[in-house]
Amino acid sequence: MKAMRAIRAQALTVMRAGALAAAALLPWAATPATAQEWRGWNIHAADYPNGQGLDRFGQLVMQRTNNRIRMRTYHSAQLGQQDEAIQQMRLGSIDFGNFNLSPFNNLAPSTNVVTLPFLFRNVAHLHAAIDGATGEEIAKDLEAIGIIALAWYDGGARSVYATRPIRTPADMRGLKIRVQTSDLWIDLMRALNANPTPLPFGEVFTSLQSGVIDAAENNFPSYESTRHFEVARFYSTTEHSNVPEVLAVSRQRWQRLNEQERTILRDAARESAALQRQLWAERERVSRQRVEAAGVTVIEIADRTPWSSLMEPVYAKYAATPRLAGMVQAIRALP
Ligand code: GTR
Repeated sequence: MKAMRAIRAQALTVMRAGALAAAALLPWAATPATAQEWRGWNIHAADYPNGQGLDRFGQLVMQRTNNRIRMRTYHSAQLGQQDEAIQQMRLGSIDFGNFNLSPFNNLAPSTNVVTLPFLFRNVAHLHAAIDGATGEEIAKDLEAIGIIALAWYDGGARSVYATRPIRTPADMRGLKIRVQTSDLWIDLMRALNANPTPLPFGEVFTSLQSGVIDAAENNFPSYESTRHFEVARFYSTTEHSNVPEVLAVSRQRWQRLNEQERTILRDAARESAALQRQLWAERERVSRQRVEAAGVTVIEIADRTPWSSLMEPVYAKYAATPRLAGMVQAIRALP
C-alpha cells in the first residue's frame, strides 16, 4: 500500500514537472482561468525599434504575471491610425500602445512643450527632461484624458523631406506639407510660410505620389520604413523637433490592476524603453544609409539659426501659460 502511494506520488511529481516544462516552453499552456487579454497598438512594423520594444514589454509582463496578463501587439496600424487609436485607448477598447506625443497636443497641454521646435540640444538633453520633471508633468495631463504613461521612447530628430530640394526657410514658402493632427504643427509650418495639411501617417505615401502634398517631415527611420523616400527624394536635415513617444496603458485597464501588477508593468515598460532607445540609435544610422544608397539627396542644414529665429510666434502661443512657460524654462536650464 505504502509502495503504491509512493509510486503514485512519484508519477504525479513527474507529471507536474512535465507540465511545468511544457508551460515554460509554451506560455499559453499555463494560462490561468482569470487571464486577461490585452490588445496593443503599434503604427510601425513589428521589426521597427518601437515594435520590438512593445513586444518585449508584452513578454515581460506575461512572464512576470505568470500569464495572468497576456499581451498581444497589433503592428502596422492594424487597429487603425493614430488619432483613432488614441480615442480607443481613452475608451478602453485598446489596452496599450506606443504613441508619438504630437497627436496629444490638442488634448494634453504639456505635450506641446516637448513638441516645440529647436528645444532640445541633443538626445541626452531630451532624456534628462522626459525621464524627469517634464515627463511627470506630461504624465499628469495624459492621465487626465485616460492615458497612463509608463515610459518614454525615442522619437528621433524630425526633418523636412520633399519632392524638391529645401535649403533655406525661403524654400518652404507655399510648400504643401503634411503634418500630424496638432495645432502646434500647423502654426509651426505657417511660421515658415508653408501650407500645412494634417493627414494620417498611412496616407502620406499616396498623397506625395499624387501631388496632394509636396512634402512631409519625419525622422530617418520613418522616412525609410514607409518608403516615402521613393516619392520624396530630398531630405533636408532641419531637425526642427525631437518630440518623444510614450508607452502607455489605458486608464480603464490600469484602474483594475493591483499595486503588484502596476509595479510589474512599470518595470517592464522601463526595460522596454531601454531596448527601444538602444535599437533606435542604430536604426537612425542604418535608415540614413539605406535611403542614401537608394539615391536620396540628403541636404545638410549646417546653420539652423535662420529656421529657429522664425519660431518665436510658436513659443508665444504654445508656451503661453505660466505652467508651460515654466516647463520650457526648466528644460532650457537642464545641464
Ligand atoms: C513617427 C511616429 C509615429 C507617427 C508618425 C507620424 O515618427 O513614430 O507614431 O506619429 O511619425 O508622423 O504620423
